[in-house]
Amino acid sequence: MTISRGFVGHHDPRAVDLPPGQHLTHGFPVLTAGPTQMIPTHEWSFTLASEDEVLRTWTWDDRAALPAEEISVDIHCVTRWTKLGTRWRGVSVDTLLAGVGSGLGYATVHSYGGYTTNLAVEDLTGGRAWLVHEYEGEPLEADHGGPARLLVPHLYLWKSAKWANRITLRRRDEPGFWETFGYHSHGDPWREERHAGD
Ligand SMILES: Nc1nc2c(c(=O)[nH]1)N[C@H]1C(S)=C(S)[C@@H](COP(=O)(O)O)O[C@H]1N2
Ligand SMILES: [Mo]
Repeated sequence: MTISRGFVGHHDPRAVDLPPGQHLTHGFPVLTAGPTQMIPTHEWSFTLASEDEVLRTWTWDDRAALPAEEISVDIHCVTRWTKLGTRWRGVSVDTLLAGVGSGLGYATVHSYGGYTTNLAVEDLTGGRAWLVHEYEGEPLEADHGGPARLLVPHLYLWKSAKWANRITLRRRDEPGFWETFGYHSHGDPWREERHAGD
């Protein structure tokens, strides 16, 4: 008996539901503007601040004491690759922000090396963003943002700051590194928000 390809659509990679304009990759490209940051965990820290004051700071050990979650998600780069089913472990940004009722609607995420990206707090909360330190069961490699990076898989991957070390909460949306060069301030891959005005 012959089974037509048409009846096994869910086994057919062409049938995968990709955001518009994206194609599948099975590798894991490294995309960094500037050099890879090499941050030993004993020198690492992560700060939550408003524009006026530092609210909290975690050392690596403080971070390790926070509850961590397994995250299995598809990731989408604005350079048009999508990688399915990536597995990470990290601390929800909800946990980092817990009890900080600042009412501030926007955030800049900062990285070692000076990279920044802007997000609405709404996109960082509700179980949609994490500070991740493991990829596929291993410590996150420096090339991919280790020892810890932001992961915001529902937005294009430039929002997932590698070597993240600070979230600054703000009243207004301020463009980050790529957003200053014309990338979209929101970056939803399903709406193809690649460039400002898309
Ligand atoms: N600190 C930092 N984070 C960054 C970048 C960067 O240049 N510096 N590039 C961004 C972009 S454009 C992409 S597509 C992803 C790439 O992540 P990867 O190298 O793990 O694939 O990281 C994002 N985070
Ligand atoms: Mo990117």
